[in-house]
Amino acid sequence: MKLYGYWRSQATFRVRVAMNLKGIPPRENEALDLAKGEQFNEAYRRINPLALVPSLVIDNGPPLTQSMAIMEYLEETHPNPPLLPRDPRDRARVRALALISVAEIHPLMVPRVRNYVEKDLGLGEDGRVRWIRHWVALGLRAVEDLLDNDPRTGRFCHGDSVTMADICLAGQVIGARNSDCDVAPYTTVVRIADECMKLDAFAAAHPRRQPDAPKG
Ligand SMILES: N[C@@H](CCC(=O)N[C@@H](CS)C(=O)NCC(=O)O)C(=O)O
Repeated sequence: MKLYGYWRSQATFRVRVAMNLKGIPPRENEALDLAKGEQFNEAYRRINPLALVPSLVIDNGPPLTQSMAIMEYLEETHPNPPLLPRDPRDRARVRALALISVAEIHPLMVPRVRNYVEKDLGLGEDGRVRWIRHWVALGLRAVEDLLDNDPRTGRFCHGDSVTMADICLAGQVIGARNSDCDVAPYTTVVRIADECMKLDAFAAAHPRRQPDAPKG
């Protein structure tokens, strides 16, 4: 398996954690430096036409893209430990919680959007920071409310075992902190994200522990 990613990438973090949790043997990592625009290389665009990481290539087969789709693939091919609950309603809850990060917050803060807001729209650094803080606050507030108002919330987002919702939330909290967003108001979100990071599968996937992360 070859995983195309970037140390700081929240979406790549999700796939790293899912693979670690499922004990999938060590893979080849291909780092693309997003800060240098390596995602736009012609060769990588053939793998991922949106020029986004991650992409997962298995046995030289067609690339898998989109972290949520990759996690679902891993869930289907390596069912243990499960990252989704059994009950369909519970599965819908976990997917919905995961998708708040995957589809509602994170896409608004990736480099291409940050750069567009700051440079193309001319809103500058201040505008970019306000943009990110706004969408992070809106999304995390919703996750916090959903967690606090549901008895199914436990040690983790859904009960006491890790699901895709936790993977996405932990990555989102790392991303928010990296972007200097204040996460303190979301106490349940922070409690669960911190709980996740105590687990080896999460800790080993932390951006700072990736070989392509800057030293120091
Ligand atoms: N929905 C995609 C998002 C992928 C994505 O946006 N990745 C970011 C890094 S976390 C990226 O490659 N950005 C490159 C850019 O913005 O130019 C997924 O979950 O895989």
